[in-house]
Amino acid sequence: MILKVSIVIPALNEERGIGKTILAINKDYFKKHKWELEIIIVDGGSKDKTREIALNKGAQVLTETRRGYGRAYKIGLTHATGDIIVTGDADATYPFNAIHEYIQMLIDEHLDFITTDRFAALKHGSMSLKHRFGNLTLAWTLRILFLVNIRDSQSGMWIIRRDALTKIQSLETFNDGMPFSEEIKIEMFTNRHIKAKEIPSTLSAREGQVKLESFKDGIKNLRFLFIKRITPSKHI
Ligand SMILES: Nc1nc2c(ncn2[C@@H]2O[C@H](COP(=O)(O)OP(=O)(O)OP(=O)(O)O)[C@@H](O)[C@H]2O)c(=O)[nH]1
Ligand SMILES: [Mg+2]
Repeated sequence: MILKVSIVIPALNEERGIGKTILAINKDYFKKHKWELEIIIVDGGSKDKTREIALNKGAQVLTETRRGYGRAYKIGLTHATGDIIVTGDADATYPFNAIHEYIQMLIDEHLDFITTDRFAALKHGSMSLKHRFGNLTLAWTLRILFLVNIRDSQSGMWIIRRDALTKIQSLETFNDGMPFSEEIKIEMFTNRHIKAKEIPSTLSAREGQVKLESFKDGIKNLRFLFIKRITPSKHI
């Protein structure tokens, strides 16, 4: 049976990073291993050349003009048809050049979910001290509240066996904003039917303008963790 891989990337005005992000994928490895590749960009109504560049590089472009990182993922993950889904930002920060290795690891180790630890090798200029502190606080809070042992609660690169999405709460019930990232990790790591792992990865400096509002999003993410902790599980 041929393996199909879907790449899902949310993008909002990322004309400087989107091309580089897509081109980093090692297509030769995919071909050699007969992995079918589907690239889905979820565009938030970009006003720049993001869409054109993505289409030009062979991606499908979906549109979700309602704001939100989580919203974009809900659409993208629902549309993905691959057996395995890989996610990441459109700003050329995540190592899309290494995803074939991560996919291979998911297969070889019979995992259902991998999240990547950006702190294992932060490249120069990729994360300010302020962001590092914020990330550290969020990761500690998540570890304490949910007893999940991960170092990087905000990493946006995940490798997901699509089947695992049917074992967690339904996608519609997920947070629409930046907390989507910590929520998917909590869902995957606290589910005893899912084999999840965090692996060392890297982060490069961003291309294009930042969308994250550090302080506001940091507080929202922190608040989200406490609320989720006391809310009854939405798992059906
Ligand atoms: N479709 C869509 N994409 C979004 C939205 N907000 C952010 N994104 C994309 O989601 C990804 C994550 O946003 P970033 O701004 O990179 O957030 P971050 O990685 O926490 O911050 P950086 O350190 O600046 O990279 C990027 O590819 C954005 O273009 C949105 O409202 N809609
Ligand atoms: Mg980013």
